[in-house]
Amino acid sequence: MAFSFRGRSIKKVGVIGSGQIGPDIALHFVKALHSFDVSVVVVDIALDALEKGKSKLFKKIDKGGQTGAFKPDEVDGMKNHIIFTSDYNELKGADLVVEAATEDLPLKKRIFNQVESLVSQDAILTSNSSHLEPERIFDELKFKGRSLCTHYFFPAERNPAIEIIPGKGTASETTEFTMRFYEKIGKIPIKVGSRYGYAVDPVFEGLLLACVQCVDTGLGDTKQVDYVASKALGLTVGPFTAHNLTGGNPITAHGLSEMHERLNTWFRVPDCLKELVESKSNWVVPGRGEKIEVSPEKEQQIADELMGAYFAIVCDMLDANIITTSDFDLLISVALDMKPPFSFMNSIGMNKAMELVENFAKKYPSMPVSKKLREQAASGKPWEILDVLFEKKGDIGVITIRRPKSLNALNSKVFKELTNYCDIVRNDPEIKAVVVTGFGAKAFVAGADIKEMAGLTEPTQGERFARIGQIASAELEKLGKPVVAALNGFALGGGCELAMCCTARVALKGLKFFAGQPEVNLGLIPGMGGTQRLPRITGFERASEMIRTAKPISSSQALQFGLIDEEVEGDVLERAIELAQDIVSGRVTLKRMEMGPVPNSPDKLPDVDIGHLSRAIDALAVRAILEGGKMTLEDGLKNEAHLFGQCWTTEDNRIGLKNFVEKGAKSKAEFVHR
Ligand code: DAK
Repeated sequence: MAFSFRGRSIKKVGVIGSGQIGPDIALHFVKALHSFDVSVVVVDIALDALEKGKSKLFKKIDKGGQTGAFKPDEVDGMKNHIIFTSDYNELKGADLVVEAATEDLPLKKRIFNQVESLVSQDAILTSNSSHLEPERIFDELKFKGRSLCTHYFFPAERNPAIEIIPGKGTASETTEFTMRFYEKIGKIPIKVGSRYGYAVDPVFEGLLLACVQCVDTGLGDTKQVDYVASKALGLTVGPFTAHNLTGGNPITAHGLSEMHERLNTWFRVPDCLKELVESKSNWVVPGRGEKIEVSPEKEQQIADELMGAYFAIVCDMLDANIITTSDFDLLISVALDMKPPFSFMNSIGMNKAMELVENFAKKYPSMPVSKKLREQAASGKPWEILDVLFEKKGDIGVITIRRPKSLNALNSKVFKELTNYCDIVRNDPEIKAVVVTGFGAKAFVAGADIKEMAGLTEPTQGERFARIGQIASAELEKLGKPVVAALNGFALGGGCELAMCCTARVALKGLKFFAGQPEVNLGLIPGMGGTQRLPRITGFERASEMIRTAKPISSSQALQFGLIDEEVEGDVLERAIELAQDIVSGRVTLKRMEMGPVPNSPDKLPDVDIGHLSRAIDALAVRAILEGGKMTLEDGLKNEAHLFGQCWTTEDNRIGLKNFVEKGAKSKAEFVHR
């Protein structure tokens, strides 16, 4: 067996370097790929590093086994699919090789020179360099098109962020495959243009420098600055503590000195950092739970200076055109778990952000003030940060809902962005059809955003949310161009409803937990057409069971019930694009949904066991289904909207939503049936 995806087959993955990060990278691969019988080979010429790396990786697997994160057969499966070796020949036959050796350019070049002689000419070669541009690393390769940088973040097996940096010589197929492949195996790949340090490290290392400058100019000592930095920037630990935790990584000093040459002259290696690296000592930082005293005035000065530095650094990257605001926000919030910069600027106001950057640049004139920041501030508008992405693939528009932290749940912002894209598509004659998909390996869309809904206390707010959602779904359904849903993972609640507004639906094959209408778990009934379209697609009996019991169905059941048109092996997005093209060309025609009253719609639904679920909410769901069957789809949707609003008059509605927010999705609400 092998992992087959987008025309490539991966049977063996090589990881070079068994130091700090190599074993963690290997662990991620073996976790994601062992069940496809893919073997992972870790190569290092240092035997002690191999020994240490292996023991660290096996300990992590065993720990996962003990905590229940991995089942016993997974523990064995992972261990049986990984080898640690000093023999480079073991890389023969590898389809993907990730180099994670020391940050040393000549060494990396030597490694790739050797690797290229061992693997086939289309095997993908990547470097987990944290700074070096792919053009410099791979310039001596015979086949450069298959090479690029893939920069992981600590801890590499768990931190989903990964920067993907194609070089000038990288083939677009390599970049596209690598992006989709990492997404498929659970990462959040973000494409970054080739520039020294990529997007994240100038932030990480630059903020350490900014903290040193605060200390040097007498704003506080290292403890105080570290404490204020973590508070002001929303970091788990401050930059000094983070640097200590990396063992005083000497790459930081090297990186800062290179950034001085390659980015701008504000970056530099402060003397105290050089001394610290040479003496292998640590920064003096707050102890765990230690209370740090800083006067409010000093705290404000430090915070302002660090925000100024942060915003200046990220905006400079916009000027360099290496990343977008939306990608950068997501990348920083996932990779470094800190306040995402552009949302942060929006929250304090663009004028304030501009003032902080200008003050910083006055104090440190070598820091440029970004042109894009000036333009944005002058426009009086906040930065645009999108949760829905749009891309043209030939004559097909691809819409991707990307909210990985909420499993792509639909909030008002997503609804508005979807509506905007519908406008764009309608007015662009080049676009003949659309594909809608969700980002990531797990979810198409896990429903409407329950956290947002739970915060709606006023009926007017509820109405506004409902209206925005209805507009988006109606726009999609009435777009006038075919829309194919590429269901890459579960489609729940509003997710299933959104998919049903599409002309066709294809889903990944073999999803056991796939589609459903779980709203009744929350003291709600479906509100975006579930009670109307599901019966029209699957029949009343199946639809009412799904809606009234909240039980999800598998992708194979969905195919059997007619909820999807196809189960797809491999890349569901690629297949959806093909299907959209086939619909446009007339090679495929699809059955249309009944828009009028449903012939022979029932007067009564079969009995189902609703267990602990609310009888008050069930009664509303039953009414929506039965009454809707006798109406046109349009009237049925209006009736559903009315009954959806009625949920807010019940006690069970508050109980259900509160239960999700406070206790999570797995906890059963204690309904009172009123
Ligand atoms: N909303 C907000 N956050 C969600 C979410 C949702 N629907 N689903 C998942 N999340 C969040 C989780 O809270 C969690 O966040 P953190 O705790 O990490 O902050 C994160 O995503 C990961 O979720 P889990 O930890 O739960 O992940 P698991 O793999 O363990 O479980 C799950 C995945 C999808 C089975 C589970 O999260 C789940 O059951 N989620 C709820 C699914 C659900 O009930 N969906 C239906 C929502 S109601 C309307 C328009 C639309 C609607 C109504 C009206 N108008 C236009 C009127 C639609 C209503 C709905 O969809």
